[in-house]
Amino acid sequence: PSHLPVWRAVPDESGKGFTDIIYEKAVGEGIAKITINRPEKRNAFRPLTIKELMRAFADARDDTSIGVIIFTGKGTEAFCSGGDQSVRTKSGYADPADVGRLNVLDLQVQIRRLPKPVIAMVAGYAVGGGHILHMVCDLTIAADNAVFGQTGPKVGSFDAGYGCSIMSRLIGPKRAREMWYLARFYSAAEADKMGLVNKVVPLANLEQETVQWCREILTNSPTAVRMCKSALNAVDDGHAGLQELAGNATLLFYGSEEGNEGKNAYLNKTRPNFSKFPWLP
Ligand code: S0N
Repeated sequence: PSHLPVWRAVPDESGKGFTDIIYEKAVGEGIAKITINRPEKRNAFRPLTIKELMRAFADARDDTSIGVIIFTGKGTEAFCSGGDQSVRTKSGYADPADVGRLNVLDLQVQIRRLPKPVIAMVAGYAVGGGHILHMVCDLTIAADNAVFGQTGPKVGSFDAGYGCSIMSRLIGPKRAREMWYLARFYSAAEADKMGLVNKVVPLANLEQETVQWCREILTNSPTAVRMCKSALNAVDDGHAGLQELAGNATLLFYGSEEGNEGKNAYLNKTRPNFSKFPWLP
């Protein structure tokens, strides 16, 4: 179908309520949409924003009716402009009366390990820590007004983690050096050419196109997509990547007759009979 989904706001189950984000699910479809809602700050994130985003992503992960998550920013001016510089302290970003820390790193890891595709839907600026957030998403659909870049070297920050390693994998080490050393901004067309995004569409079609990609993914096998996400990450993620891929193998084994033979025998206080299972070539 070509119609846009009907979005239903999802209440925050912790009871705290969301102030910095909007969390929605498509009625009758397996799509969640998580929106940073600070357009007056070009959707810069503060620690509260990150905490709310992490609660929403956790909910979308746990909801077995959700297969794909759209991550976006409110309005057409920005996807996200990175860390809110006005709450930056000597030890990182801090809410009032809180200790500063580098909160966004936990969110990056959460998106990377979440066993469902996360699609960045980018209109306007995706810069600084906001650029890294789009890079850690599985796919990026960009509007033709999108602008990409790192600002860290201009404002005294850097992301020497995923911000460098994933970028280098995405666009190659020469281009990654260019992006970080010069801290220039790139148009959607340039980003497309570099392999930073999957598709560029007119701003007016952005949500329609993104939803179309979600719907296409949702027609496919959830387990196959899950395995591909963890496998595509595993080679770069070392022990953590292998652990996740292995967890998926265990998950599949738990559903098998052979896996259950051992558990059932234990619970029944009998000997397991594994002889009925072949030693496959
Ligand atoms: C996005 C830009 C280019 C938009 O320019 P434009 O359209 O001219 O709008 P402005 O007038 O500049 O902005 C409108 C209002 O929004 C405020 N604002 C925008 N961005 C931010 C921001 N990041 N923080 C705080 N406020 C912001 C403006 O101040 C303005 O407000 P008013 O109207 O009141 O003046 C342009 O805005 C821009 O360049 N923004 C700054 C981009 C930037 O430098 N971001 C920070 C980069 N660093 C990080 O993101 C840190 C990354 C990070 O978090 C991290 C990474 C690795 C390891 C750990 C961490 C960690 O720190 O946790």
